[in-house]
Amino acid sequence: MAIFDVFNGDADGICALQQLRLSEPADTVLVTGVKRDISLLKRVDAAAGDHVNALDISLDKNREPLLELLERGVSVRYFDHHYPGEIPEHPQFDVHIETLPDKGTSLLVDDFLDGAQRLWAVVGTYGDNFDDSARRAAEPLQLSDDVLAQLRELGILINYNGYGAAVADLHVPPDELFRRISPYADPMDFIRGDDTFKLLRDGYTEDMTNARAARPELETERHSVVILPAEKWARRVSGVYANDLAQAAPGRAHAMLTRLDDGGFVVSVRAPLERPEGADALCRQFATGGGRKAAAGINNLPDAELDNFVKAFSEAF
Ligand SMILES: [Mn+2]
Repeated sequence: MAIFDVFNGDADGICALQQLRLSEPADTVLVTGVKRDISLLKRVDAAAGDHVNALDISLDKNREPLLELLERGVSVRYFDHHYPGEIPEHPQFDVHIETLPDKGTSLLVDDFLDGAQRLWAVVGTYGDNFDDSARRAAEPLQLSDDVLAQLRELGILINYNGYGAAVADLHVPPDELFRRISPYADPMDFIRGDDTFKLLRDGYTEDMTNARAARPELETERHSVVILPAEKWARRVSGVYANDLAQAAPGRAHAMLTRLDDGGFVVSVRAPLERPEGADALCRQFATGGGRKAAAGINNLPDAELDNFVKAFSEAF
């Protein structure tokens, strides 16, 4: 019988699996990818009697392969906090899904394990940007502010490592990162003892320095437009940098455009934090746009539409 661990390549996915495997040690097949690659169950080649754990990937986006696996006689245990759509019922399907606004998959696994690996739940929760929840989860551990700050930084760094258009953009492929983390029951030992922490911290610092050197194309009281080149560092850092800019100027709307290798741009839009709406309506005006009210994007904005986009962006906020 084989076990497949299928997990999002971001901090929440990796830290959810870390908790599970510390409490249930097993040699398993790892299936993962970059953060935005969530169609992972279709890559699972399991047979009757095998078992699959799915962590931090939307059921709605994996419904077909999930039903096929169950039909084939594979048992599936599912932990997630994204929109699931209708949840199938099956005797071999064990579901742990909640969609609260401040509870990620790491905390769902923490519930399941009665807090047995709480430190890693705290790291994963910080990684998903749920700072208040992470602090609350850490309270019974009575950690110092300094330790809490280091766990937070680790969460942010693991999350940052998941960003990129393809695994080749990343400093460490997510399955490899999980393998490096897996010997450490205590994340502080990983921070102090494993070179990977320094590698991620240095990479993050360098990418952010590169990003900050890009002069905005447009910057007013209410708008900022930044264009980043078609480079690996830009694909890694654009989302994190957009969040950073938004935090620093909460009254301003931000558009982060990253050039694509074959022309055009991938676009991230953040509505002003003080008025978090309108990003989705703006991006949907373009053929490959979509997203949420506060944060939306365009997968491929043609060069010829750049001026149109900047004009629509200026009018939208
Ligand atoms: Mn998550």
